Amino acid sequence: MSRNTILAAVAVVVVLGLGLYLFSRPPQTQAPSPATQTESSPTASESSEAAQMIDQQNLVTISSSGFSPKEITVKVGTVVTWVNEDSEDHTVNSAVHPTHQVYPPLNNVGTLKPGERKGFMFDKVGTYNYHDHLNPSLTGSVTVE
Ligand SMILES: [Cu+2]
Repeated sequence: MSRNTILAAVAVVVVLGLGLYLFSRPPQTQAPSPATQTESSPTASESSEAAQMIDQQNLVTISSSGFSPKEITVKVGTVVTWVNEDSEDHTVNSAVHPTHQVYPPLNNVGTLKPGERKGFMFDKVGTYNYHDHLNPSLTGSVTVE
């Protein structure tokens, strides 16, 4: 009888132990919680890439002889940057002088002092004529495609 008792006790201990083991285990088959979507801000490499594009492709210089290049074609969403390389003020204003109402947002570029540069993002397809309001014979255009 004592042998049976011992076997029974061992069986109870094993069952209890196994039960405890199974219940105490963390649920490992549970699906991973949904990955949190982290909105990453523009990275440094993207910014420097953008700066590079401005420098290489979408820069219009202004001198006493006018805008160069006089006509520029860019993709939608591109920032065109004007830089005043003259010793006098120039402006970028929408056609038509003197009311500038063809594309008023372009008037936000406005006056550029000597050495100053300003960018404007073109987000709609079209051809945008502009001029230097201080020297209205100096004209240029941006074609957005
Ligand atoms: Cu004007």
